[in-house]
Amino acid sequence: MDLSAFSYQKFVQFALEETQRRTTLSPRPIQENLKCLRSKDGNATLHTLSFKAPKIRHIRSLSIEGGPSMQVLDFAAFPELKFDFPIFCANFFTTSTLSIIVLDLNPLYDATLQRDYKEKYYRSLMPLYQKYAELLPWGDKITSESLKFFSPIVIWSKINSTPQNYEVLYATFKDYFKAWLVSMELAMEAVNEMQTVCNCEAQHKYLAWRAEKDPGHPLLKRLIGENLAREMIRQFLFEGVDSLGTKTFLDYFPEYHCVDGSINQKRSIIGKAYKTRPWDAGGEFIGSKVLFTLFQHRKLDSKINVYQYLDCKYVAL
Ligand code: BLA
Repeated sequence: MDLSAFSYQKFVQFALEETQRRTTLSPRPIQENLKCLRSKDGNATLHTLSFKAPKIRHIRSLSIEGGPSMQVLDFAAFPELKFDFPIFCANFFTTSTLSIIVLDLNPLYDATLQRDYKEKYYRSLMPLYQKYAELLPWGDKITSESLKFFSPIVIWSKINSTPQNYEVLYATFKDYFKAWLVSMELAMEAVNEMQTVCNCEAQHKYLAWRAEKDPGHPLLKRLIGENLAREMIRQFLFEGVDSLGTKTFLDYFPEYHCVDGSINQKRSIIGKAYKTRPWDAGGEFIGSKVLFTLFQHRKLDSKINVYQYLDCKYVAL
């Protein structure tokens, strides 16, 4: 499909108008050099938008228009720290043949381990996922670390780039975004400071993960260069990573520790898994529990960087 006439702009426009209908958006300043950019090869333009609203700490969009061959949307909305409702996440990477889709209300707390969180925010939304399950099928194996940040209603899909699929995706995006707005409207403020502190750490951990390991980073670096990409990632896309907490990526994800103290550049330590959807229709996790115990590890030997994972085997990094 020639993507020249294809754009994710109307997705963004819908989300902002729908939010504005229900609350009051106000612009958040964007660093001058990140407002509107042209790729180094001159073939793509990058647009950023940034807002906040009561209950919404940050709602932001990066869209990349790459002419006939590439269109990208990275749209996310983060709650105010006094609230624990999910993070809205839409990541679409489209070439003339294929679209890689992640659309979710990313849980602030692990929706498999914290059943009350799952019940609170996802039980009522399972039918929403069912509605699109056939049209946007599970996109084959996925890095299992990502799964921890996904909810039982996640849409992870790889679809052909066709006008029909574009319309399906637009309808799905609208439904998911409206569902997120309802979660936002219903969410109650934290009753004590401790909850707010936990929400803050949960967002910070999420930001730390994505600022370091998002699959889009290599392409972003190719498009606008290492330094600008770094600013885009840390000051804009995952803004908060340097201010919401002092823990580092390695504090949260020590399994990425290299012997020389640096971060393992691999995108995934565990590798790809989950060829099929690991939740049942009721949102119950039916994948291997290994993923969820894997992170409870202890370091056995700092020199050769060997970890013992509970319920699992030795893994040499
Ligand atoms: C691919 N993007 C992907 C994939 C996922 C995501 C799951 C498939 C690769 C994989 O298995 O990991 C998205 N992963 C996420 C999200 C979370 C996560 C949202 O863990 C949240 C927790 N994508 C962008 C931007 C670009 C982009 C801005 O958001 C480009 C500038 C590109 N995404 C992009 C590309 C691929 C991709 C090029 C394919 C690269 C690959 O498979 O390695």
